[in-house]
Amino acid sequence: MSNRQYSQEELRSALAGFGINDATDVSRYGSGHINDTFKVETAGGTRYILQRVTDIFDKDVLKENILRVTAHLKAKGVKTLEVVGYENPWRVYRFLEGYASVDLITDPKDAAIAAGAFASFQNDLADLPAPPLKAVIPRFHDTVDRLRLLDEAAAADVKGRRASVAKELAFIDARRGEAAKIVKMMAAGEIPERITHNDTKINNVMMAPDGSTVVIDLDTTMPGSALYDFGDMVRTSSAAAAEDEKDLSKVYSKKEYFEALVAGYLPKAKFLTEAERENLAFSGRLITLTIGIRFLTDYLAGDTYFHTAYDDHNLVRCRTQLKMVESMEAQAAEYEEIVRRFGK
Ligand code: ADP
Ligand code: GN1
Ligand code: MG
Repeated sequence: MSNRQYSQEELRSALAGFGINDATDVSRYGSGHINDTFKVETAGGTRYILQRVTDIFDKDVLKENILRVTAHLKAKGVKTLEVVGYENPWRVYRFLEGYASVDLITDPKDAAIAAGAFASFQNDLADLPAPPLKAVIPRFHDTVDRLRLLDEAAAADVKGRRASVAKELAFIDARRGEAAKIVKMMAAGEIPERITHNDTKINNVMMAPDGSTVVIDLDTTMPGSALYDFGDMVRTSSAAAAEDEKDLSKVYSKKEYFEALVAGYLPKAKFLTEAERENLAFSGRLITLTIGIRFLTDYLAGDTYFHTAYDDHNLVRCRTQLKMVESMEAQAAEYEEIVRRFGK
């Protein structure tokens, strides 16, 4: 989906709904693929993030989840998104001053910090009072279901793009067997369901120079597996190049970054069971394959889900994901060994 255009009038009227009438500048912000995000500068000096929530979410469920999660974290004294106002489809957060997010990390220390932040996030939500959070997107990380959606998009081939992605489809086909592993283990009760973030990409954690962090983009916080959260950290925080790098020779998973993730995560993720620990290295490959499947599905379906900046953007992203899978497969034995070493 290309970015929807907004007039200043529309944005300012949304802000006025929250009593913010002194905006001096409202402009597009960040590189999230889902919501429409704006940074707001005001005459009073207070800055905000204005977001229009995308139609892919059940917006009422989303609002309820966000308000519950942020209130719970705040009550515990954990720094989180501060909700200034929330009236679907708009919401306003206080701008997190002094923190920054990046799309790609260049220092393994940041991988360790991010992993620690997401482990703490899981700890902090483990005692969220009942009822459980509702699934804002059902079967979000269910790779088997994602394959079904890919098959449907390939069969429909609405844009006539299928012939041009035969190689990518074959790569995915060859890995159908392992796609069901975590889903099956969860269904069998061998891997526990927890409240997880479900979108732990590196630009969803804000960091300050002193190493403090705030986990943001809480939209997909819902029941899931800790493995999905760790896996998506591997996908984004061990990547040597951007998610949309066109030169695939630059795209691979960096072992020392994977090691930093494990080192940052395990000491804080004491809740992990043996079965979860055993699948940490695999989870990186699985989630990366899953996101590759989703980018390809969206490409075949005509780019209706993720924000895209040009025609083949989703295909470029799919290719980087598949290259990352290949790189993680090549290092699988070393990655397993790293988890064993730090797990002791
Ligand atoms: P999306 O769901 O589209 O990914 P996000 O909620 O992740 O949207 O926001 C997109 C980007 O905007 C983030 O990666 C971050 O850089 C920035 N951002 C979001 N919330 C805040 C905030 N409260 N303060 C500062 N920057 C923010
Ligand atoms: C989306 O919203 P953002 O950009 O943080 C997506 C994730 C994908 C990611 C791929 C709700 O995350 O699931 O892993 O893009 N979020 C949703 O970069 O679908
Ligand atoms: Mg985001």
